[in-house]
Amino acid sequence: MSSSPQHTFRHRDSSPAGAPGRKRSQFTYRHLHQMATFNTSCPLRVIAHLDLDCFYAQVEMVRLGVPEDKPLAVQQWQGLIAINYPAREFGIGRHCTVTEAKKLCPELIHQHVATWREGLEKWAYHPDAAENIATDKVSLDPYRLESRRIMATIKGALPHKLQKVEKASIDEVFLDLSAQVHAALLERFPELANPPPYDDASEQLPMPSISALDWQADALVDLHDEDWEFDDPDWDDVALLVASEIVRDVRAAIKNQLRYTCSAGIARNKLLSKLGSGYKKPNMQTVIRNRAVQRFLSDFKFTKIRNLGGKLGEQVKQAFGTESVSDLLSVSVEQFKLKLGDDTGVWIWNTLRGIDASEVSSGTQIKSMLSAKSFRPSISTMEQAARWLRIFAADIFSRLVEEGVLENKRRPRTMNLHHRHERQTRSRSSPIPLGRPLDEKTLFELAKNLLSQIVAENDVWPCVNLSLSVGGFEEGISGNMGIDAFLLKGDEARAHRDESKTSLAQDSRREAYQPTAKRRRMENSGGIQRFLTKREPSGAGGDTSDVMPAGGLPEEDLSHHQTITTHEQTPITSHVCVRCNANVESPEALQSHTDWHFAKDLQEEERVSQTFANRQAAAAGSSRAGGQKPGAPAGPKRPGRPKKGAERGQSKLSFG
Ligand code: TTP
Ligand code: CA
Ligand code: CA
Repeated sequence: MSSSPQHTFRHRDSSPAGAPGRKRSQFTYRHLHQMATFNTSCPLRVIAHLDLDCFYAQVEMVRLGVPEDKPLAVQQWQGLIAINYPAREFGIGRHCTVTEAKKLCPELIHQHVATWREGLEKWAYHPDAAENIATDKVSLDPYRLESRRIMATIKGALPHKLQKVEKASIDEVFLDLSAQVHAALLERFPELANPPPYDDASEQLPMPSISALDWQADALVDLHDEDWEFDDPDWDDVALLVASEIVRDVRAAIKNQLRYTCSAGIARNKLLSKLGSGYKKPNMQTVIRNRAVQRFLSDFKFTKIRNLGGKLGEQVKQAFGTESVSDLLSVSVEQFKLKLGDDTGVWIWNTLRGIDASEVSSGTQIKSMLSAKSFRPSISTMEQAARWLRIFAADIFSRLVEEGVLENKRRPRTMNLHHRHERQTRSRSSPIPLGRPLDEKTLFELAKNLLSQIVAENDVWPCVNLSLSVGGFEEGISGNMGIDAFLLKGDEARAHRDESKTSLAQDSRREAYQPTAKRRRMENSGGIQRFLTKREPSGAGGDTSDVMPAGGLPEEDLSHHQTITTHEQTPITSHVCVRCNANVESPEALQSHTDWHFAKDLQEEERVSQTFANRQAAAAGSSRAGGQKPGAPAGPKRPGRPKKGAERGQSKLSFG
C-alpha cells in the first residue's frame, strides 16, 4: 500500500479510547469482525468496482503504440464499438458510422477488430476486414486476452488470502475489499485489536483516533449539508479511505504493468460502487461515503440505476409519474408492493436507498460456449459449412484453453450443432468422448459429424445460420490425476450414453439454445422476473467467453447489445453479448439471451438479499408510508443485545 498511516490520517491527541465522555462509534465490535468474513450485511463492508476506460480502444492503442492524446476508435464493419477519450472530444460516439466519424475528425485512427476468415486457421487483424463481412467473423480474442491479463494483474496486486474478485464483464471487476481493509484497520489502529468491553461484541467501538481524512485525488461526492460533512469521521469513512488507497494501488499496477487506465467506484455495495465508477471518467476514482449515499443517488434519475433502465423502470415511472429518485423516496414500501407486487416493491424500495446486499462472488463458472454465424448470402455446400465449422472449433477451442482444458481443469461433455434452413432449425448433439485430450481437430471432427447427420436429411440447403456450442462442463482435477479424472465408469457412463442420443428440432419456433426457455419458466413463475425481461442484469458475470455465467451486467451495458445490433444491420449479422461474448444469430436471440442473463442474476440476487431486504422494508412499515427521511435507518438490525441508547449518527447514516 502506498500511503503510510501518517500521511493519510491525522491522529487525534491520545486519550484512552474508552475514556468516559468520549463519543463512541456507531459501529460495534461485531460489525468490525464481520468484515473479515465478507459478511454481506456488514455495515462496514467496502466494495470497489473497476471499469476500464474505452476498453477496446485502449487495447488497440497499446498494441499499436498510439500516443495517448491521439483520437482512435475501434471499428466493427461500418460501425464503431469503442471510442477513446480524445476522439470523444470531437463528438464521436457509438452512434457514428466510420464515415461520419471521419467527417468529425479526419485524423481519427479507426482500427477494425480482428476477424476469423473463412479458410484461415487463426483470427488476425485483416486490413480489409470491413469489406469482408460475408467471409469474416469477428474475434474478440485480443480483448479477452487483455481482460485476463488485467484480472491477473488485479489479483496479483491484492493479498492472496484476503481477496475476493469477481469479473463482471470483459472490462469490469468487483472487489470485496472488506477483509483486506479489516486487516489494515487492525494494523493501523491497534486499539481495535483489544477485546470489546465485557467481552461483548455488540459494544460500540471507540471512535477512530483521527480527526481528518486525506482523500487525496479521489472524487468525493459532495454532501451539500454542512452538518453531515462536519460529523467526525467514523469507521465506515476510515474503511472507505483505506479501500480507496488499495484501489489507487491496483489502478497503478494496471497502468504500470499493462499501460491501461481505468476508473473506479468505492462504496458499501455493488450497486453504489458501480454507479461510482462511471461517475468520473477517465482515470478517476469516486468514493461514495455512507453519509453521502442518498445525496449521490438523488442526482440520478432512477432509470440510471442498474435494473431500472428498462421495462421495470418504465412501469415505475408510469405508476408514480416521476423519474426522480428523490420523489420516490416518499413512496412507502406498501405503495410499491401494491403497484408492483411484493418482491418488486421491496426490491425497489431498497434500491432507491442504495441498499444492496448482493455478494461479490469469485466462483462464477462458464457453463457453455457458443460460436455462430449467420449467412447472407446463404451457403449451399458441405464444404462451405465445414470451413465455418473449422473456424467455430478453433474459436471454441481457444476459449477452452483459457478455461484450462489443457490442464484438465474443466472440460465440456457435450456438443450441439444448430443448422437453419429457411424457417426450419435442425439440431444434433453428441457427447464429447472422454479418455483422451481434447483438441481443435477433435472438436472439428465431431462438429462435422453432426453436420453430416443433418445433411443426410432432405432440404437442408441453403443454410442461413450455423451455430456450434459445447456445454455440460465438468470439473477435472488438475495435477496428478490427469485425464483419468474424466473417465466415466459404470452407471455414469450408461447415463451419459443415454443422454447423448441425437435430437432433431424441426420446429423453427424452438430456440437455438436454452436460455430463453429457462427465462420463460422464470417469468411464468411470477414475481419480480416478469418485470425484468428487457434488461440486462445487475452485478457481474463470469468469463468473457461463455454463454451462461451467473452474475450480472449493469444496466448501461445493455447498450452494448443494442449498439452492436444497430451496427450490424448489414447483410451478415453476428450479435455478440458483451457480457459473455456469446455470438447469437439475431437481435431477437440476443434479447432472449440477455433476458436470460438478467433473470438469472436477479434470481441469484434475490436469493442473497431476500432475508435482508424484507427485514429492511418491514422495519420501514406501512404506517411510515410517506416522508422516509433520506438515509433513515436503512441498515441491518444490529445483532446482539438491545442497545443501551441511540447511537450517534445512526439516524443520518444508512447502511447497505
Ligand atoms: P464499456 O465499458 O461500456 O465502454 P468503454 O470501455 O468503451 O468506455 P468507458 O470508458 O465509457 O467505459 O464497454 C466495454 C467494451 O465493450 C468497449 O470498449 C467495447 C465493447 N462494446 C461493444 O462492443 N459494443 C457496445 O455497444 C458497447 C457499449 C461496448
Ligand atoms: Ca469501460
Ligand atoms: Ca464496462
